[in-house]
Amino acid sequence: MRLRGLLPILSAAMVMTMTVHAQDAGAPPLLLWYQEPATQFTQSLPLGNGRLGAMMFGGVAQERLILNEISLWSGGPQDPDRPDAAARLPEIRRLLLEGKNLEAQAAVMAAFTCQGAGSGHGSGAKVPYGCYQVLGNLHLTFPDASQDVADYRRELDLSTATATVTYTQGGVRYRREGFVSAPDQTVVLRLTADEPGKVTFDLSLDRPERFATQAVSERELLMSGQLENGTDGKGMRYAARCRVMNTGGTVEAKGTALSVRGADSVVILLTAATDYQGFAGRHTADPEAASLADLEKAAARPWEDLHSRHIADYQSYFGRVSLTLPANPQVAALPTNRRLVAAAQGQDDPSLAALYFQFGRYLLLSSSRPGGLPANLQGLWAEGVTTPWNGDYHLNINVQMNYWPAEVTNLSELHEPLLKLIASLQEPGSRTARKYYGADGWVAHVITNVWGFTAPGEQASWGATCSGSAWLCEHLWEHYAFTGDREYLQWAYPVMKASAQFYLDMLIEEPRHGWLVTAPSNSPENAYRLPDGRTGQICLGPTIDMQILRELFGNCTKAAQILGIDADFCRKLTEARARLAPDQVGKHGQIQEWLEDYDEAEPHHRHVSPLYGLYPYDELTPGVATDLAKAARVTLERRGDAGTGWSLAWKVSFWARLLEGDRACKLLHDLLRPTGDLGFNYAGGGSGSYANLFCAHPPFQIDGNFGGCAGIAEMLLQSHEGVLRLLPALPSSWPRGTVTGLRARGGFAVDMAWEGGKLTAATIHSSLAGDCTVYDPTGTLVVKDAAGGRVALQHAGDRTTFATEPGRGYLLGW
Ligand code: FUC
Repeated sequence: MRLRGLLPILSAAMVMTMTVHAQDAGAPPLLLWYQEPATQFTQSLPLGNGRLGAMMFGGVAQERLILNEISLWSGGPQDPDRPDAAARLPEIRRLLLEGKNLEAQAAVMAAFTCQGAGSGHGSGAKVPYGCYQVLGNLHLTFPDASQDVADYRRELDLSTATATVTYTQGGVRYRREGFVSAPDQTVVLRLTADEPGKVTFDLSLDRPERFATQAVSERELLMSGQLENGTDGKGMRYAARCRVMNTGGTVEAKGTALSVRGADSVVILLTAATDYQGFAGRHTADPEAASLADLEKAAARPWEDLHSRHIADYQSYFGRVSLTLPANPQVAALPTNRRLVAAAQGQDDPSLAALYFQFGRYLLLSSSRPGGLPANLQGLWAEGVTTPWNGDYHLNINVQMNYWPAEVTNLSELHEPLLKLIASLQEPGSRTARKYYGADGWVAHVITNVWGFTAPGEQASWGATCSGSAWLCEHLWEHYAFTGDREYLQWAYPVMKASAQFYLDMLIEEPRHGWLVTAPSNSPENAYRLPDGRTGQICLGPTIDMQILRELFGNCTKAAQILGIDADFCRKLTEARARLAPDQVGKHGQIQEWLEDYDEAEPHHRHVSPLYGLYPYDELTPGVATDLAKAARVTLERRGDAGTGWSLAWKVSFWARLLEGDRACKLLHDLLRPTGDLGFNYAGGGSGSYANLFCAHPPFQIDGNFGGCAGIAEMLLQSHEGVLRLLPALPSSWPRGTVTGLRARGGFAVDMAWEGGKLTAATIHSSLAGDCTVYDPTGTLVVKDAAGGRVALQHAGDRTTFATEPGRGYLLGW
C-alpha cells in the first residue's frame, strides 16, 4: 500500500509545540467575482436560505433575480403502483434464471414499470409526477442607465453569503447588495448610491406561466397562482410578495409595477410561500397570508439588523471549517471566470480548489436547512417550468451525492432534510413493496419527488433498479457514525430495519452458486453486451446492489446491537449477508459490474456502479482488500477519466480512496474545466464548471458541486474502516496548507497543517467518550492532551488507538 502524507514527518517534539491556525494571512478571500454582469443563469450568483433562492444577474440597465421556493412543484399525490405487478414477478424471475434476460426485460417493460407516465420524460409539468419549477423573476429596470459605466464589479462573498454589485455611472457610485436570510425568511436587496436622490428604477414580478401580479399598495406587489397537477389542473398554490422601502424620493404603483424615483437608498424585501403539505417544509395553508406575515416581520427590522442576523446565522455553520491551499497570487486575483480559464490553460492554482470546496459548503447551506426539503438536482435554483429531469430526487447516486459533504465538512444538521425524506418514503414504499414484490418493508427505486413516488421508473432500461432505498439508508447510518447520537439512532433504526426487511423478503437464490441476488434490477443506467452481441439492462444481482445490501445489512446489525434489540432479526441479516453474491474480478481484471462477466455496452459509462464498494462504502478499499482495490483501479482505468459533472466528482473520491492524490487532483482539475458561455470571449463545452462555478452535467446539475466538495475532504481526511487517515491523498501540487474542523466518524473533528507535503501539526477534538484509532504504520505516534500530558497508546498492525473524552483536544505527533 502507498503511504502518503505521514512519512517522514517532523519530530514529535516539534509537532507538539504547534497548533493549527485557521487561515494563512495571505489566503485569498472567499469570493466569486466578475467584471461583467451575468447574461445567463449559469453566470448569475446563487443566494439561498434552504427554502428561498435567488440567482442575481447584476445588470446595470436591468437587474434580474430568478426566484425559487424549494417546495414549488407541479404534479401532486398519486398512486403510481401497478396493482397487478406482483403477479408478473415469478415469470420475470424465471426468465432471468433461465438466462433469458431480454425476454425478462420485455416483461418488465410490459408489466413491472410504474403505472401511468411516471416522470413524464421532460413533460413533467403536465403529469402527476410533476416538476420542480421556478417561482418567478424580480425585474428592476433603470430608466436612467447610460453607457458610461466604469469600475463594474459583481461578487459573491462566501464568508457573508452576500452578493454585491458596484459600478460608477455619470460620476455616481452605485451599490446593490443581495442576500437571503434564514432567520427572517426573506430575500433582501438594498440599492444605494454615493449621492442623494440617485436611486431610480421600476420593479416588476413575473413568471413564465400561471401567475397574476397585482399592486396591493403603492409599495407592494403580490404575485400568485396555481400550478398544473396533471389531473384536474388544480395543483399547488403559491404567492410571492415584494415590498419597496425607500429613503428619500418617491415610490408609487403603476399598473402591476412599482416605480421608484430619486431615492437616496431602497431596501426591497421579497417573501414567498406555497401550500405544500408534504413530509417537510412550512405547511402554510394560505400562501398569501404566510408571505404577508413574513414580510411584516422583516419590514420591522432595519436593513443592518436583517443583514447582521443573516450573517450571524450563516457563519455559525460556515465558520466551522477552514481550508487554505497554496495560492498563486496572480491567478488567484483574477475574476472567477478568467481564473477558471487560466487554470484550464495550465496555470497552477491550488487555492481554486479551496474556493470550490467552500462553495460546495455554501451551496449546501443555501439549499438545505433543518425542517425543509432536501436539495434537489438543482439545489433549489431553477430557471424555468420544465427543469431538467424534473429537478427531482434521483436515487441512483444524485440526491445521495448532494449530501456527501454534509457530515465530513461539519454541516451535520443540514443532513436532516434528506433523512426526513428517507423516513417519509416508508409509507408509499411499503405499498410499492407489497404491490410489486409481495414483500414486507419498503422500497424506492430510481426516482422520487416531493409527492412520495416510490414505484419503478417508466422504462425497464433504467427504472427497475431496486436498491435506491437501500442506498438512501446509508445516510441514516452515516449520520449516526459521525455524531454518535443514540437518540437519533432510535429514530433512524426502524426505517433501516424496514428497508432491510424488504430486501430479505425479495432476494432470490441464483442456482449456480446459491448466492442471494436482487431480481429484477439494473446496474444503474448501464447496458451489458450478451455473447450474441445484443444488449440489455435488466439483470439478476448487479454488483452494486450486492454491495449496498452488504452495507445495509451490516449497518442494521450494528445499529440493533448498539440499541440492544432485535437479536433474531440480526441473525437473519448476518446469514443473508454472507450469502449475497460476492464481488467478482472479471476477465479484464476489473470488478465485474454484473453477476456474469458481461462487457459493458458503454465501457466509459458515467455511472461507475461496481465501485460503490470503494466509495461511499468501503469493502474495496486498499486497507480492506488489496486485490479488490487493484481490480477497482482497473475498473477506473477502463472507465476513463471523462464523464458527466457528477461522474468526475465521484472519481475524485475514488482516487482519494485508492490513496492516489495526484490522480484525484487531476479529476478535480477536470471538474473545474470551464464550460458554457464564460461571459467574455471564451466558451467551453461538455462537463465541468460554468462561470458561476455551478457544475455542468451538462446541463447544470448541482450534485457535482457537492461530490467535488466531499472529494476534496476525502483527499485530506478519511475515517472509513474504523481508522482515521490524515492527509491520505495529498496531491504534490498542494505541498502546504491548513485545514480545520473536518469531521471524522466517531465524533471527531480534525485540524491539520502541512508543509513540504508532510504533516506538521494535527489536533483531534473528540465530542464523545470513545477510542480514536489513527493510521500509524511505523508505530511511532505520540499523543498529548491539551495540558501536555502523554496519552497512553495501543499499537496493533498499522493502527494506534487511544481513549478520548468528550470535549477534549489531542495533539498528534510522530
Ligand atoms: C441519473 C444520471 C444522469 C442524470 C440524472 C439526473 O439518471 O444517469 O446522468 O444525472 O440522473
